[in-house]
Amino acid sequence: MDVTWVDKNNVLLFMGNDVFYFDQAEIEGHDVVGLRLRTEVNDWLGCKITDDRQQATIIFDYCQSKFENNDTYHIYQEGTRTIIEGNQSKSLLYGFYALIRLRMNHQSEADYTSTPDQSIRMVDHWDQIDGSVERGYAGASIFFGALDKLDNPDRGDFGVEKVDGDPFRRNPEKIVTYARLLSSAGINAISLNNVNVRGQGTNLIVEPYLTGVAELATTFREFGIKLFLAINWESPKHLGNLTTSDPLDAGVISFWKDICRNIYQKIPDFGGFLVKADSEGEPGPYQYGRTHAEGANMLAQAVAPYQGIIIWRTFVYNSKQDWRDRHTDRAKAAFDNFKPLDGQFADNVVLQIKFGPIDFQTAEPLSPLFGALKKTNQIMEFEISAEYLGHQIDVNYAVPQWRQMMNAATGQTQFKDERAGQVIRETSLNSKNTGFAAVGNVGMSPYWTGNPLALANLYGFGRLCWDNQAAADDILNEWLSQTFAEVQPATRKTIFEIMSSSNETYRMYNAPLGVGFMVVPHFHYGVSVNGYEYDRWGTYHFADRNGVGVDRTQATGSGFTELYAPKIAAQYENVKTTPDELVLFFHHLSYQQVLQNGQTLIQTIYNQHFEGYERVENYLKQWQTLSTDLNKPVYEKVLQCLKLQLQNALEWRDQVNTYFYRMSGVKDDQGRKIYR
Ligand code: GCV
Repeated sequence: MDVTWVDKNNVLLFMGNDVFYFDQAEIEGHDVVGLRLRTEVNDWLGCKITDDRQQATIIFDYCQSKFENNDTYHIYQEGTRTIIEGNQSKSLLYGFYALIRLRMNHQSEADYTSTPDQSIRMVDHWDQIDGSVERGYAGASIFFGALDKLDNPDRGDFGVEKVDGDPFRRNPEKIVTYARLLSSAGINAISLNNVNVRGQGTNLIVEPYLTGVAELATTFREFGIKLFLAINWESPKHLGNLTTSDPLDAGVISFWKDICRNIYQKIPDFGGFLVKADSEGEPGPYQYGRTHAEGANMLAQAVAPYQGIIIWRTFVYNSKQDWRDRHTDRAKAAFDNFKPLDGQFADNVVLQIKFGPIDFQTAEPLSPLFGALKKTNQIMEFEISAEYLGHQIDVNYAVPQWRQMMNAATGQTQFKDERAGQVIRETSLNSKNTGFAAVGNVGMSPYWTGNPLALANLYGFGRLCWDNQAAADDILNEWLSQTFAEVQPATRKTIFEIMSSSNETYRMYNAPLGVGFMVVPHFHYGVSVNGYEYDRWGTYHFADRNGVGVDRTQATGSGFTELYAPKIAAQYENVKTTPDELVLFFHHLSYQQVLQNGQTLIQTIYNQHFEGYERVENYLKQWQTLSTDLNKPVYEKVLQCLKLQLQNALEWRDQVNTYFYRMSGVKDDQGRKIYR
């Protein structure tokens, strides 16, 4: 079975008797989005299209340049008819999905206009050509792999097996459904393959693989989605028989120009390249003594004639740290590497910056690069796949956390609106080249995602990219009404109650108060308090008998706080003004330190871990009340996930509580069971 949030039968309940009219009778052959929109109406919905405007109940009005933004759509009513207007087919397609959404949510279609807040709304796949997916928890890749290869055993190690023959899965129906899923949530860009480009994955930019890429691009194009590829920086050596990948070398420059010419012949609207360089063992310009600006700009020139862009990741840090060295702070790395280059990147280069300074943890402050970069295009990066958020086993509706990051204060008070999502638009060289991207979470699972409820995160990410201030609860309700249209309202309400609190719940039983990384090394699911403590990746908590946390203050610590604008720096420098949920990210505190919640640090750790576990116990009980109303396989799958989540929360609770009890010797003031 395949479960999508817009199930055709459910949609038909709301659109079944409608007759559609296109005010542009002759659609030109090259308007593939317009043709797709007709197919969506006719074949997907099964509704009629009429040539007679008078007979129509829904009218698509093309209005050329009426709106400033080409993605804007306007839905309104004229007598008994509903009109969807927009400059182009793509905005009408968005309007079409929006009308379905409005109806399924019983919202008014009398006068509704919508314009996206961000230009780039992107999903990055970490899929590999042997069908495996780095940090994928939903089965094998939907793009690559043999037809019978549906699983993706994740052991935290992601080599690529040799592929003989065609690596593409070639499952057009699945790709059409996926493209619909993305487009209906507002996504307009996709990167196909893992940023760690390994083995034959390097060859996706050349034939014979390029033909398979072009086929996928054709489908995504119809849904208004541009396709990107991640590249291996050393391609000139691997594919061009060159002895160097130096970005200033004439041979390297012409290698990339040739590569691009070929790609654009096959895929004229190809988005461009996504690059992970000098990061976690990947090659990059540093090898040749060049800056990242020199590297990115060289590629930018190669795609410029075709309006392509280069998305360059700032996830650059020393992954060979020595835990004995207390001077290095991984949190500073992206800033140290990229702030000095502000203003040096071409206007078709976009820096892709993880939302926090470390790595998609359950709680991190906003990266200080947002707001500090003043003349650089930027994308904020998220991870829908849930590497650190429960591997799509634990229920974790992460939209509240992402929303908080998109709207976090940068302290850059010179701007009208100092929130990160607004500031990146204002500080970019070209507002077309800013936005949000996230690592995708779908795979060959019959539910698309591991836990069927995890699909809400993909939907929610798209909706937030479009409307950065949309309320997380509203998005969740929207998703529930479209996914579970056929169930009782009380059932939806119960699922809502579980999901809306789930991000906070997961954070409660995880590494405490922003300290992060107490996970099983490499695999990143399950507790291992000291798993990374003496390790090279620079992710320490420094717990001892007196206290825990990382001192990142200017006064006594690594000085990370001073990378922020003065207002934010002052807030984080002072333990009294640092929010509790981040307090151990910024401060090394004694167990007896009283936090803003009025409790000591040690008692807060105990309380949160007991409460986190209890909440999951309740989720399980609540879910079990739904057995008769829900589709059986979905019910059973989520039930299985919740049982695993309960075990996970139990281990987290007991190991974290015991660890800190042993360290501090302080008892729980409520006398709850802590193992010795
Ligand atoms: C694709 C984390 C993950 C890696 C990932 C990396 C990145 O470190 O554990 O699997 O690599 O982030 O974002 O590049």
